[in-house]
Amino acid sequence: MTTLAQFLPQHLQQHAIPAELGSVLATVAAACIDINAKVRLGALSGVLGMAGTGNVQGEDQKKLDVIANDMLIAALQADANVAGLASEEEDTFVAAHPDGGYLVLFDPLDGSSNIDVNISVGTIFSILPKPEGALDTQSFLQKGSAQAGSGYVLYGPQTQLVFTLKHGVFVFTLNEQNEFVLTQENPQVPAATKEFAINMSNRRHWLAPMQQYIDELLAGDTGPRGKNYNMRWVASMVAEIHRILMRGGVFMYPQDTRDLSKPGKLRLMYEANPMSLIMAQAGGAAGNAVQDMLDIQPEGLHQRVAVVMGSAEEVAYVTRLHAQA
Ligand code: AHM
Ligand code: MG
Repeated sequence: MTTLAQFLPQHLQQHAIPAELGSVLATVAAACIDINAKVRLGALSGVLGMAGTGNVQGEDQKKLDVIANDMLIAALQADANVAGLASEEEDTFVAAHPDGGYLVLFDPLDGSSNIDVNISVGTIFSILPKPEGALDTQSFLQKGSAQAGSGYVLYGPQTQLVFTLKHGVFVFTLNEQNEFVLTQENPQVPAATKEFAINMSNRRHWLAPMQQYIDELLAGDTGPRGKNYNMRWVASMVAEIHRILMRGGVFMYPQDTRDLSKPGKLRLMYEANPMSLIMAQAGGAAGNAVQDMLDIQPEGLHQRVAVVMGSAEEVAYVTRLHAQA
């Protein structure tokens, strides 16, 4: 049994990772243990329902969105290694410690539509190095490839922390003593899969290459792909990506013709990029159907992006269909 507190110093030393980065990761993990306690109790701790407020993207906030956001902000502001943070629930970045070496971007509770119905939700986080100079929005607008680490906590049947500091992916499970214990090292996303995840109800709004792709999968073993595919849709990206990390698959949230000014629903900086780094570290792939996710130059903290990630063969196939269109 290796706890996170035992694992981290050893992992940092082995790969010459700065202790400050380990501290930031430990801070996020500790905050997520507190968020977990709230999620677990639900109605018993009075945290379900709407907060009566909206966020910068015009989405109504649930009470737990706000609670989880406040908990992460308080924890990160207490860590001297954090120079600033950005959250799905905050319009602008929040400054922390001028001498801190890292920036943390997060979606405090992803999968909001599942909170009140007792279905898995999660916290997603991205850690970037803080560039030299005064902190401004520009400091955060770094490509996904620049991340120092990333991860998520899945509040599911088990509470699990999955992270990478760019030396493999590690899975920890919360035990009865409220400690994260290492339960899996370096899961690998198989290159081939027979499982996909997409919100099919939007089919008529997708661009032609995405419609063609899903039609080909649905055609089964007599279609162009020559195999039968299964489908899953939890509507919690964290649960979806975790399933893919455990057994392969492809997850998509494509662009939609209803509003072509929006490249997609999901956010680049604190949803797509951190998950893409996990995928890349586990042998999977991630992109926006045109280019590698980690190569996209961000233009805004809350920028949206089309998402295709998971088993490498499928991500490459979808990208090829879009290139041919
Ligand atoms: P949120 O950040 O408002 O919770 O939205 C993100 C979530 C993802 O977890 C999930 O993949 C997607 O939205 C589900 O969308 P839909 O409700 O369209 O199926
Ligand atoms: Mg979200």
